[in-house]
Amino acid sequence: MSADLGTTMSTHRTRSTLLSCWLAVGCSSSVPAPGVEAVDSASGALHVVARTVPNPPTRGTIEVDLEITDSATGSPRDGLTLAVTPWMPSMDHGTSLVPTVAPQGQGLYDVTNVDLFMSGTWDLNLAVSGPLLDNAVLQFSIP
Ligand SMILES: [Cu+2]
Repeated sequence: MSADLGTTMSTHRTRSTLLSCWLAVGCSSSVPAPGVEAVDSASGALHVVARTVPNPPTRGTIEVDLEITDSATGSPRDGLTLAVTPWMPSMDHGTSLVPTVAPQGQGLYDVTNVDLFMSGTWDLNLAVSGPLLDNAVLQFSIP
């Protein structure tokens, strides 16, 4: 019961913070949209959409669900080997917890054990191997 209440309260606080952030001039352009990031891979071959669970992301261990498609055709891209490394660029450190990637089919890959344990901007470095070598960087802002 108390855990549920805590979650509700922290979600509420997060929304209030974001709302005041959006009202400030210039803030929305510098802060990534919370919880959802879409990027092309370095080679341009892949399009990656990442959604955090919970959304917006909270500080601590979260899940990030990836949807990967072929940039040229838009088809789901299965069979990729993915390694995900969280990195906090402002402080030059990663996490001791290693994220686990579980392919779900239909181009979906669930990444668990993503330990964003500090407030601030985190990169998720995505290294792709297997049928192609590629990489992408997703960025999330942790309140
Ligand atoms: Cu840090």
